[in-house]
Parts: sequence; C-alpha cells; structure tokens
Amino acid sequence: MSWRSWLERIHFGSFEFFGQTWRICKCLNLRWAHILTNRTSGPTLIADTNGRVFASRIPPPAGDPTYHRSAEEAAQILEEYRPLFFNENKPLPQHRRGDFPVKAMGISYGGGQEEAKELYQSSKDQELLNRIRDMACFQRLAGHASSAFLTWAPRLFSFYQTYMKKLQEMIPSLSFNFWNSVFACCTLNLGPTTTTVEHVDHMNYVYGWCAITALGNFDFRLGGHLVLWDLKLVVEVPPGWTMMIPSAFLRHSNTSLQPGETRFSLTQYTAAGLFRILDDGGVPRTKMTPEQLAHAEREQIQQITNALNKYCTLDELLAQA
Ligand SMILES: O=C(O)CCC(=O)C(=O)O
Ligand SMILES: [Fe+2]
Repeated sequence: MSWRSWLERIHFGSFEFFGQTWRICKCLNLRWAHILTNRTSGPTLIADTNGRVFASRIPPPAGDPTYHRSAEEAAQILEEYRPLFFNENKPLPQHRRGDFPVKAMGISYGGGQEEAKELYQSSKDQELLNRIRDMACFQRLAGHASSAFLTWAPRLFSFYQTYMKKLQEMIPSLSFNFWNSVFACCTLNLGPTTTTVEHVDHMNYVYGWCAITALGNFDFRLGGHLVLWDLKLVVEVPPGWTMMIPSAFLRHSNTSLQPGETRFSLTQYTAAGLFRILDDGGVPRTKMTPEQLAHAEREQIQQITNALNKYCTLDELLAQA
C-alpha cells in the first residue's frame, strides 16, 4: 500500500489554512477536531484501523521527579542562549515553520550536498552547540525520546540503528549529537513562544518518527497543543512530554499560547537523504549513470512499499511486553 492510500484510510477530509497559528478555541468552535486530553500519566499510542502504531505521546519517565527538573533546565538554557545565537539587531533568519528563531545541529544529507556531513556552523555557534550537547539535561531529553522510539516502534528504530551504524562506518569522522539517541539531527526551537504554523517536514524520512519534546512554562490545556490536521486531532502536550510523529507527511502546527507564557521545543529527526545515500552506496544521484539511477529508483520504490511494515501493531507490542 502506498503512503498516500494509507493516509486516506485514516483521515476524513482536508483543511487548507496556511500560515496561521490557531487558537485552541477556534479549533473547538469549528467542532472540527477531537481533543486528545492529558488525563493519563502513561503513553498514548495513535494507531490506524489495522492497529499499526504510527504516532505516540510519551510522558516523562514514571516516578522520576528529576526528569522534570531537566526539562525546566533545558528551557532556561534555550532562553539564555537565544540572544547568543541571534543578534537582536539583525533580522531573524526566516523558515517555513513559524515566526521564532531555530538552530539545527547534527548530520544531514540533501539539497545538493555531495556527501553526508555535519551541518555547517560558525565557530561561535559550534562552541555554543557543543556546550548544549554536553549538558546532562539535553542528553536526558534526547535519550528518553530515543528509548521511547525503541519501545513503541522497535522495527523502525532498528532500521534507523542499522543505517546510522552503516553511516558511521562509511564516514567515521561524523559525530552524533547525543550518544544515547538514534537520531542524526535535531533542531532547537528557541521561542520564547514557539508555535508552528501548519507544515510538514518534507526533508525527513517519510515514515520516520520525529520526536518533539515540548519545553517551557505554559498551560498545556489552553495552548501549545500539537494539531494533527490529517487526523483531525488536537493533542495536549505538557512541558517535558514528547510527541513522536511521522512529521514528513502528517501536517502539523501548534495552537497559540496565553500572554506571558513561554514555549520551546527540541525536535529530533533523521533526513530521508541519509537513508537514500546509504542505499545508493554513497554515490550521489547526480553522479550516477542512467542505468545506476534507474536501478536506484526501482529499489527506492520497493523500499517505500515495504516501509509501512516497519510500524508495529498493538498486538505485536503487547506480545513483546
Ligand atoms: O514545537 C512543536 O510542537 C512542533 C515543532 C515542529 O513541528 C518542528 O520543529 O518542525
Ligand atoms: Fe514540524
């Protein structure tokens, strides 16, 4: 089944409201969406009609109050570092996802790059990012999201793990952001009021999970929800909680915050291009002969057809528990 026909099975209509941050009351007034409230302290799994778990909401580790402190500390650091990354006198670099500064770090491939490499940073930014990477609070958040990935999508996780191992063998000089996370890249959404407008993260691996950890000081019942447009779902995501979604094809955005609140987020993901260049044996498509290119494209179509099987069903997950 192609991803398009699969998506058609789980969504019921589409709405085109580009470039706007929605207030939660606006979504409710339309009686358009289901609200996924947060009355549980456990994970919430989102599955399709065949029981395949394709997204999840992950709480902080149970019975560990220190995790919450790490989440608070990470938010404070992002607030403190924002002016160090971005000079207030200069216009902020624009991006598709909203009106807030972002800083991406990690390994990527795509957009005409010759080979997989670490994202370019100025030496000043690299120094600041290295400091962030070394902080225990960020390592904890990153590692927790990665282990939730292993728990709730073990086949997809092991696909990532195998490819990241191959990548390291191909280019041993590459260094990963976090020793305890399978993701190759991350973005710090620096707020101080991070709310995205409707978008997809089209560079990410199409079935892959993007881990979005919400941070800051906001009332999650009133704002900062993650709106999953194709699913007609508005999800409460408290600070310290993580949403895992296939962000390359589920359209998503956030609802707006209350005055005076702050919100940041840490997203972790792996670019589709990294998987592709590994499948292509490290040869960029622009350098392939027509025969090699045709072969690579045939293989890629086969990969996409198999990709849905990387999600596990609820029954499979229960059987492993
Ligand atoms: O902060 C969030 O909840 C969403 C972040 C996001 O979608 C992104 O950075 O691409
Ligand atoms: Fe996104």
